[in-house]
Amino acid sequence: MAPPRDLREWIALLEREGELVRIATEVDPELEITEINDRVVKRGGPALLFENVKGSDRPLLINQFGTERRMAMAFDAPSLDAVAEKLSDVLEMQPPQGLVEKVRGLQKLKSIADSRPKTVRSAPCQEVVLEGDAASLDLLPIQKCWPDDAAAFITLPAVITHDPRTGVRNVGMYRMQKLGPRATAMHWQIHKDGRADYLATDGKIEVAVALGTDPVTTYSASAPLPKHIDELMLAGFLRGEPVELVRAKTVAIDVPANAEIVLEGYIAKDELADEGPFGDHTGYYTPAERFPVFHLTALTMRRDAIYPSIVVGKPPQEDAWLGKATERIFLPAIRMTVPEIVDYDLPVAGAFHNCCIVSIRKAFPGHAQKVMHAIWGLGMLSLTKGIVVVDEWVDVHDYEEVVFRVGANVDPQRDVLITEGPLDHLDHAPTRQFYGGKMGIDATHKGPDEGAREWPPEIEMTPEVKALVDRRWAEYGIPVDAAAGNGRIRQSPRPLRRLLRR
Ligand SMILES: Cc1cc2nc3c(=O)[nH]c(=O)nc-3n(C[C@H](O)[C@H](O)[C@H](O)COP(=O)(O)O)c2cc1C
Ligand SMILES: [Mn+2]
Repeated sequence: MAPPRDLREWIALLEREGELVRIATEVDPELEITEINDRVVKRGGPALLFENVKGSDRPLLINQFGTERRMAMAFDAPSLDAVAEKLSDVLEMQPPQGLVEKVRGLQKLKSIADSRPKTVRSAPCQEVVLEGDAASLDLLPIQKCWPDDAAAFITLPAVITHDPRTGVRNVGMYRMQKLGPRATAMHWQIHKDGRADYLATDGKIEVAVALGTDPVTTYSASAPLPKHIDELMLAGFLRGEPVELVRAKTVAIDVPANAEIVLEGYIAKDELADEGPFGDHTGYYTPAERFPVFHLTALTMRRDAIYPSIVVGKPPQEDAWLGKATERIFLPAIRMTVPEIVDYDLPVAGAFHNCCIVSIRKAFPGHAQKVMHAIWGLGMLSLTKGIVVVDEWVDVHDYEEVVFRVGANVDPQRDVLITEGPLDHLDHAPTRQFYGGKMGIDATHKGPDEGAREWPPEIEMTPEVKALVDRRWAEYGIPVDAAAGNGRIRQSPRPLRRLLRR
């Protein structure tokens, strides 16, 4: 088994697993699909393939990533933690010792070598080639998601650019507001790599957009890799098979051969248009702002192309699981630089950039503050507004336990660090856009060397008495399932935490 090789294999897999429903009745891409999908997402329901979308011949796929199970299925993994394990295996490679280890090491190295995309000569994504006036976004069932959205938006694109100085490829997921049949806005925010490529050109930059790739490649477009790392490498590694690319028809960019649809075009350096309002993943509308204009030079697609979409809005939405995939997959890389981090959690309700809960192996005074600053210095995590640091034995995914620790262990005057730095492009709360306050809460145990009194011991029953009560539970005749460790606080550790303690 391996992850699905293209969107069709993925749809077939979802269907076999009872994870996809086809809707034959006609639906409106303006608002109606959003409302249907919203109800399904919030109930953990299936992926939806709308076969009859008003105004277009193309079917629309949505909610492909809408549950933890489907997100893991996309990687052909039993869990997102298992995907992270695959990555940590490679990152933490040690010089091999015996022959068996050497062979295993070579396999791991090969898995990296095989991650590089490879080019092919002909591709399904170019079964139909439309250029000039024949290329039109009107062919696609692009959604207008929320009532006050400025227009229809392409919401699940993999936007491909090259750095004009180095040639290095970048793939990012940046929404595209439809401005006309052959023009969209390109919403790459100021911290993003596509934007940096664009700023580095002095004339115009060629852009290609893949719609409806295999799910791992789609995920990879949303992954916050350092700028010099090609997201298609990550996709190849996670797929266990290189991404196949074919040369686009009107721009010098290689595009995923397996895509359902490819948009080719360019962005001129200083041509801007109003982008937004758009009902965003913050749960609020982001106001109109000037963004570059993408001009379509060709639209290529499969003969019976399927259009992929996603709706963001008040959390939780489908993108929660793309974010959770990133949270899990990037843990090993984070631990490479900050090894005292045991685990972390970015609550979906915190829209990922607003809150980070992190557990650490605390070894010295001020260690929690050191980790806060590390997070504020790490890639896209640097935009985190609030950080809560807890001790290694606290389950960061158990928000009740985290609130308990914050309440029990924090003296706000001593343990809350207020600082400032860069903030998410979309954050409407700070007085100025992009820059503002940040808060770190140290909810770890503290000692006299951090200005605290002697820390009291936590209450724990003895193992002997626990075992005794376990043994005798039936005798008491109390009709409650009370096997030891079933309480709300102190749930059994998650598999990854066991893995990390090795
Ligand atoms: C559904 C979805 C929509 C997104 N829309 C945007 C967007 O419009 N603009 C943007 O800058 N980032 C957006 N992002 C986040 C970026 O895809 C993410 O930061 C990614 O790392 C960008 O790639 P880059 O690091 O190569 O710039 C979106 C993410 C998801 C999952
Ligand atoms: Mn990138």
